[in-house]
Amino acid sequence: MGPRKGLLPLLVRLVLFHGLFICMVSAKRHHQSFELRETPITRLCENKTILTINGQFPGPTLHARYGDTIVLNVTNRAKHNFTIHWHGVKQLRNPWGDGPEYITQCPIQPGATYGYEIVFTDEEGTLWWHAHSDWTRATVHGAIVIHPRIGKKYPFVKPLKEFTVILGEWWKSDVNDVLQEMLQTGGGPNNSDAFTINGQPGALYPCSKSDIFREKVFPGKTYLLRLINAAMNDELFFGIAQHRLKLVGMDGKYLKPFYTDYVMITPGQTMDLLIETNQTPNIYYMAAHAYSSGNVPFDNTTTTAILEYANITSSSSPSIPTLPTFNDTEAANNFTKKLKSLASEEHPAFCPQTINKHIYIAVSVKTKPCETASCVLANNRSLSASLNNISFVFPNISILQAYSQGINGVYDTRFPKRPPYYFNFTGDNLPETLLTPRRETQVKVLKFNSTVEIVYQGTSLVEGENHPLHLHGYSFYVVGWGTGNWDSVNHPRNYNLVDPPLINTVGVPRKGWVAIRFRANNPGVWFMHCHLERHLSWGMDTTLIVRNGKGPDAKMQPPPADLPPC
Ligand SMILES: *[C@@H]1O[C@H](CO)[C@@H](O)[C@H](O)[C@H]1NC(C)=O
Ligand SMILES: *[C@@H]1O[C@H](CO)[C@@H](O)[C@H](O)[C@H]1NC(C)=O
Ligand SMILES: *[C@@H]1O[C@H](CO)[C@@H](O)[C@H](O)[C@H]1NC(C)=O
Ligand SMILES: *[C@@H]1O[C@H](CO)[C@@H](O)[C@H](O)[C@H]1NC(C)=O
Ligand SMILES: *[C@@H]1O[C@H](CO)[C@@H](O)[C@H](O)[C@H]1NC(C)=O
Ligand SMILES: *[C@@H]1O[C@H](CO)[C@@H](O)[C@H](O)[C@H]1NC(C)=O
Ligand SMILES: *[C@@H]1O[C@H](CO)[C@@H](O)[C@H](O)[C@H]1NC(C)=O
Ligand SMILES: *[C@@H]1O[C@H](CO)[C@@H](O)[C@H](O)[C@H]1NC(C)=O
Ligand SMILES: *[C@@H]1O[C@H](CO)[C@@H](O)[C@H](O)[C@H]1NC(C)=O
Ligand SMILES: *[C@@H]1O[C@H](CO)[C@@H](O)[C@H](O)[C@H]1NC(C)=O
Ligand SMILES: *[C@@H]1O[C@H](CO)[C@@H](O)[C@H](O)[C@H]1NC(C)=O
Ligand SMILES: *[C@@H]1O[C@H](CO)[C@@H](O)[C@H](O)[C@H]1NC(C)=O
Ligand SMILES: [Cu+2]
Repeated sequence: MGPRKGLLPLLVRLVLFHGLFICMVSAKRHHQSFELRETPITRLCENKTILTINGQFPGPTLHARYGDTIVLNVTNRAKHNFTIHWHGVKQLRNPWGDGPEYITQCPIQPGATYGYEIVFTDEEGTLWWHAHSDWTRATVHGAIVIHPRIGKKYPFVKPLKEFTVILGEWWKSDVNDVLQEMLQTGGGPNNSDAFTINGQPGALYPCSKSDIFREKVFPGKTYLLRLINAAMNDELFFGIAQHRLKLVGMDGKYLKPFYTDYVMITPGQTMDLLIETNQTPNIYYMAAHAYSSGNVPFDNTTTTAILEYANITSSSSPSIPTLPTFNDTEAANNFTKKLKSLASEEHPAFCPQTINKHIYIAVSVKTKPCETASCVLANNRSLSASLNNISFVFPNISILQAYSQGINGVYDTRFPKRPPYYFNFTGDNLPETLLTPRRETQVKVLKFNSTVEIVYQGTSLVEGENHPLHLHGYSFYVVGWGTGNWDSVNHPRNYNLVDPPLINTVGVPRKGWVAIRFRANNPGVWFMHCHLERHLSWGMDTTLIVRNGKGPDAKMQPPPADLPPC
């Protein structure tokens, strides 16, 4: 029988993490089900059909407490292959439940069901789930809220109420047509037609005013806003008119709180923000628009929602928050600079101080010779992307299946631990000879419990852009970052090894670098990729295989019986 049948793990789970034994006596198992459906919907004056879970857009919120497990039957009642990923949930020893298509499983095909086991360990705060197959995540996503254990409190003032703001991206066309067209023409994807807040574009778009998302609040209170960037291709600035935001958590971990007028949130990230309703009772807009770091086309529209104080007798027309302009990289960096772990007694930081495995990865948008008859770039080329010059190719069966069954020929373990060729990564006018990547299924193998540092080096090939790099199976400490080329001698001297933020998606700054650290104590097969969907589709991806260690607590669980076959 598979791992999900044991009774003992329900009651007392011994979790080996950060070298500590944590005994969780009250962890619960919740049972739920999701159905993928084709659902009619009207936005921006037009009708279309989208993929949803249970007919809801955004999808249902999952609730749990620290250390719980959710067993979730997912049935495909649509015509499209799909899978679901529980973004930011470590899934300790359970890569079978992680979800990325052809990495940890084959898709759930039309008519089929798969029971995901979502195993929470040290996550607390806000995470989210989304489809991980083609571009289906555009409409197939929702929030995950993880409350403290019973008897435990938030490390901040108890809010009167909590609400979720999911930032999304909307095309009038079917998103998979946008993807197919992008791959056919070899150029960039069409810009989206709107951004959305909780599925609604808001007051600044046609046919959208009356359905705008509204949150009603009482004056003089504190609210917890759980913010999720579920957009496909854009980092976003977000703010609320005349209200400061107090950032207290990110990616399911607590931060040292600080006040800010705006946040810059990349696709994949989540933020917990306290809002004090200390302004004149009125109606205020929340708003989000793109932070476009490179010189590439983007959707320059603004999505809004309403924060509405109770019992307003007369209201002026609501004001829009003043957000940094679309290309304000300094404002984006100023914000990111302030992120630090809470690092308190109850929520300590365990950043690795010494490193066994150093990995240096050049992150590039590239071009390659066209493979279809209709490429739009000069010289019959198409856009591509790579990590260390490897443009990732998805295999036909999952890497996890191939790894666990010892099937050869599915992937290769020679992902380079440093760029194969050193050049001025962030230089101008780079030669075209650097553009063409290798197209292969390359993975990186890591020893169990090794301490790993990865430096992501942005390059200015094609266009220097901010890349939100996401790692499955782990949260990592962001110990340093800067602009220009990483200097292996001088930059590490200024790393923050005391209270670096612990997150799962990090923006590699435009024409800059970022260094992350983690202990490889979660055995399995873990996808690592840019969370801009167009870059993921172009190959800005790889996979880490973390080997089993000694003893049963250091080994992957066996596969569940209902794992979807290829
Ligand atoms: C991992 O390494 C740390 C530090 O060396 C050690 O304390 C811990 O026991 C190791 N964990 C396992 C499961 O080997
Ligand atoms: C999930 O599926 C299993 C096996 O098909 C079934 O036994 C169980 O009742 C289902 N649970 C829910 C909540 O639907
Ligand atoms: C959208 O569908 C509704 C009913 O389903 C219909 O009344 C309406 O005319 C349609 N709108 C457009 C723009 O096609
Ligand atoms: C993309 O935009 C072009 C130009 O506006 C349009 O002709 C085309 O139909 C769009 N493609 C999709 C899939 O929406
Ligand atoms: C958005 O871009 C369009 C052209 O693509 C331009 O006409 C418009 O002024 C821009 N809007 C904003 C708010 O920058
Ligand atoms: C709003 O009005 C209702 C009914 O008139 C009243 O019960 C409530 O206390 C008022 N709330 C505030 C915040 O003033
Ligand atoms: C941002 O764009 C504006 C024009 O839209 C330009 O004038 C300005 O120089 C740009 N700023 C940066 C930092 O690139
Ligand atoms: C960034 O921070 C610096 C130092 O605090 C400040 O001088 C500058 O005005 C800020 N820039 C922006 C765009 O917010
Ligand atoms: C571009 O390359 C493709 C694939 O080699 C070929 O089919 C196509 O004819 C080429 N197009 C042009 C304009 O050369
Ligand atoms: C790399 O390119 C940048 C931008 O052109 C330049 O400022 C820098 O001096 C170059 N570095 C080296 C080592 O050539
Ligand atoms: C990338 O790989 C291709 C194909 O092997 C090779 O021709 C090219 O020189 C490599 N580029 C870099 C920058 O390493
Ligand atoms: C759906 O998944 C199966 C199993 O991997 C695959 O054989 C099939 O081609 C996929 N269908 C589509 C339309 O991609
Ligand atoms: Cu990217």
